[in-house]
Amino acid sequence: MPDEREVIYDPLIELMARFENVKAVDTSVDPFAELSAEDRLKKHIIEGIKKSLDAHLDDALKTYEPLAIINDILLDGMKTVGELFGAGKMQLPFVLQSAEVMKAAVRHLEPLMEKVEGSEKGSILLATVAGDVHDIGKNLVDIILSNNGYRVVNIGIKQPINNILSEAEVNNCQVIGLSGLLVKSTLVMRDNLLEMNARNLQHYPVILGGAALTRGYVEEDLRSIYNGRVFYAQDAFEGLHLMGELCSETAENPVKAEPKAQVRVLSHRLPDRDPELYVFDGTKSAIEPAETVPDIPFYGVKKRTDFDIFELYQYINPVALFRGQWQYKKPEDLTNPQFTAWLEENVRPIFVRKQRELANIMKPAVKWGYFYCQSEGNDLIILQEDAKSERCRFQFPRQRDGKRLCLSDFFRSTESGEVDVVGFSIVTVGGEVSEHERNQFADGDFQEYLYTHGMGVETAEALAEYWHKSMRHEMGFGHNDPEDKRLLFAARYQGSRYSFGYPACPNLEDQSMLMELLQPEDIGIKLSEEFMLEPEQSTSAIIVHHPAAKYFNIK
Ligand code: B1M
Repeated sequence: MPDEREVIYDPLIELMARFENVKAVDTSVDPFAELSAEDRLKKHIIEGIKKSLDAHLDDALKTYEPLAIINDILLDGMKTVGELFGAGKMQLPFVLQSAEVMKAAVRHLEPLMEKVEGSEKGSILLATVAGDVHDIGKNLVDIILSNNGYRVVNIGIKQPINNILSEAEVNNCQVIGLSGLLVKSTLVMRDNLLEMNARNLQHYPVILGGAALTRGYVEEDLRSIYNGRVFYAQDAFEGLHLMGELCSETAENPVKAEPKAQVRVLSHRLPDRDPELYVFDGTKSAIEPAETVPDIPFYGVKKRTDFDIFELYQYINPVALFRGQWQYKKPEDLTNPQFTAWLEENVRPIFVRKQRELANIMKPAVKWGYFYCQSEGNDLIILQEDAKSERCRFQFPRQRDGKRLCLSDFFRSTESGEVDVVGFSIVTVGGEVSEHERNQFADGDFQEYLYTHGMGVETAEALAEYWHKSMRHEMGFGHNDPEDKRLLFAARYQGSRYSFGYPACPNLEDQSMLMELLQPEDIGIKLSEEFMLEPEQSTSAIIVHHPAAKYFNIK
């Protein structure tokens, strides 16, 4: 009897079956050919296609007024984009691509419109509050709102309330939108609202957003002090939704400032600096002194600027870049491994392209140093080169409960009579990358803007990580580092790199002492009045060698 498989199996049929559902892409076929003028324009917006846009707009102009094309066709496409994003079916970079097409279309139509003013759905004054340099969050809100039909007056970062209010008035804005990422910004926002009360300007609804805010803080604390209405927006799309409600409200049907029904307020306490946490009451954590203190590699500071940028790129954490900065989210219908494979196939090539594009724009530079030190209660005393006299002193907070951890516990104490060693580092990728991203934003290259910003942020982080590794080698224990980069990104090495302003050492003002120690002006880094580093893509740290030193929160 013949083997049945031999009869049934035909390689050609097998191959055809496998490709049954795969249609060959015929580039000679115009994907817009079968569509109506309206659907063509919607396809441009939803799929972010710029090619042939002008021709299709000109076609539509034969039937519609320019304003009708914007309001009835293009904005309808943007609405679909928002819905797809909300349903997890569209990634942020593609939303930005759609916004780019929207902007290009409006640019094409604007000269043909008699009256642009008044055609908007509503208007908002947008600013990052005084003392805060963070731009990207606010700018994403700007992109989403302005390409969904709102007039956005974006007055930039570090804006005092006087400017905010006068610009809102001059530009006749209906809503005020404030952004800020620093803990201090949440207090500035509070002061701004009080100032608006004092000036009787509570007719402005206010939308607040930014990482340091919580919904509870805005919807409880801030609502209780502002005489007008204040709302929290977790992201740009919640901002869009709020604008939609606020700008279409009527006297009979006003938008009420009520807590979101389904939101359980977990904490509305500000992670503010509590002076009590800095007072040593004699009780320390149970951290044992490190077995050995590394020999000091050198006393004082050094700098380095000759980096191979492609080597630094190897230290970029792809998860932080792809998922954190570029905001690629796992769709519900993909498993984790499938999503990882999708990222490798679709997003990794963008990463490779951006590495080349930015290679000469990034200007990596590091200043670092080692100092003798001793702890005393909650304090860390930095000693002079004689290893005896005090040079300066950091005061760290101690956990109120639990393990009662405090950064100073990782160092030899004055009582021990022994001297310890501490490192400091400050790194930057320079100001040119921020300049480059600002130009992309101004030119309406929104997707590239997001990609460039993410690269700048993560290259700064990568340099800090790379340099921490180099310092572990200098201190003599770098050979214990894991080979696998993923373990490196998870900080599975000896010691820790703590940045001032982060939870274990939240006092941003300590940046001044670090600047005095490292003197990074010769690599172009300055400290602003608000203790922020300039250029923006810079980061500093205290380097602790103790094997038990891991991240912790002060509560
Ligand atoms: Co740093 N950093 N950082 N940092 N960093 C924060 C801001 C921090 C909160 C982290 C933390 O403690 N958990 C903390 C500040 C805390 C504080 O105030 N004390 C902090 C610190 C301390 C620092 C340094 C001081 C550390 C140091 O070096 N000693 C240093 C300062 C740098 C400087 O001075 N130039 C520093 C450095 C850095 C990097 C360079 C490594 C890097 C880039 C910084 C940069 O962006 N220029 C970085 C990063 C990446 C962060 C975090 C992790 C992420 C920020 C980010 O890129 N978000 C951040 C912690 C966090 O946010 N979870 C942190 C993505 C961005 C798109 O989101 O702006 O929030 P966001 O906007 C979102 C929403 O919030 C919302 O919509 C946007 C889009 O969805 N939204 C609005 C925002 N505004 C809105 C307004 C609206 C509506 C919605 O309506 C009006």
